[in-house]
Amino acid sequence: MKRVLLAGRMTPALEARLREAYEVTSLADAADPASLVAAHGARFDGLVTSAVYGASAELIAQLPNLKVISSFGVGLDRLDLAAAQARGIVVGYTPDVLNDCVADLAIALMLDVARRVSEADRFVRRGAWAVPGQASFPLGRKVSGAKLGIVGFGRIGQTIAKRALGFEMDIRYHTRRPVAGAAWPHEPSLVELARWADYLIVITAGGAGTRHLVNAEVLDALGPEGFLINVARGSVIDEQALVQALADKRIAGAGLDVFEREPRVPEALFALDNVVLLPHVASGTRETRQAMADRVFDNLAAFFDGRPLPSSALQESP
Ligand code: NAP
Ligand code: 8YV
Repeated sequence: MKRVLLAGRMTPALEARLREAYEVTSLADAADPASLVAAHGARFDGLVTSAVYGASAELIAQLPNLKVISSFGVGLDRLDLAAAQARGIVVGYTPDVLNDCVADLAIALMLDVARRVSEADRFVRRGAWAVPGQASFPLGRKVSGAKLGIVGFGRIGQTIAKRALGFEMDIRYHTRRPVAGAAWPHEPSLVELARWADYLIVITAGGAGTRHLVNAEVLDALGPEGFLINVARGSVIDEQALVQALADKRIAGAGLDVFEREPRVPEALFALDNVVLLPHVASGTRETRQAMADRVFDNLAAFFDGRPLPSSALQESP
């Protein structure tokens, strides 16, 4: 039986399925995960990890017989692809199956922060609506027909654009290279896209190549009437600059699913009503998490059966 190491907790159904097919050891069950890897790393043929747990070069080096990594998620910023590739280790991940839910949540965040949904909910719950003489709840901003800039126009960015069409939004996007055949204009300058947009949705890859792509200059270009939504990675935005811009009202508001030091969220944001804060849940529906779990299992099974992986990360890497 193949021996598989789990880098952390997976969904119970995925863990059960893996345990039926393989001899599974989970770092989540280990009293001292570092000692387990140091003492028994040579036992494992496969590693199951996630976009959050990743797989560092150090961990890969401690698993000398590793042949396959199967990751739960599409983001590869915490998985050292170069280290895996150098060893000839095959890497699977879960693109596409989560496009719908991540795009849905990006739109949900945009509507929430613009129409003050969470803020209005807090207003009702604290009884403020029923207070005699209370000023009426402040007006929100219109989303339908507004200008939407999408930063990153891959699988998920393009899925967001299709949804925004339903809101009759005027759409432009920014990437390093224009997308062939895209129906919307490419804006080569992120600062210019931000200056033009009413709403800026960030959905690039994470990692060193996009670190602090959205900086103070981009935020100032978005300006006091503009809203920022981030469903990519916290690292793509200079979080200190964002907190300052929100506190100073140099941008109108933000909807954030991801943060630079998750699960830590800057406390300064808790006091601001023009921000919606989510705990990295963009792919978090039962249907999508099941589809991701199935792809994790299928990638691993395909490798051990000698078949091509349904979703291989290395074929796509530059
Ligand atoms: P994808 O298809 O690979 O698209 C990535 C996009 O980012 C491409 O359009 C790429 O275009 C662009 N990009 C990369 N570097 C850039 C740069 N320096 N400047 C501007 N654009 C850049 O990936 P996807 O499937 O859409 O997923 C995107 C990301 O979403 C994932 O990597 C992950 O981090 C994040 N995500 C988050 C959640 C969540 O729960 N919040 C869930 C799923 C995914 P160019 O290469 O032409 O620049
Ligand atoms: C998940 C993600 O929340 O796919 C990604 O890159 O960030 C999310 O879908 C994550 O993979 C759960 O571990």
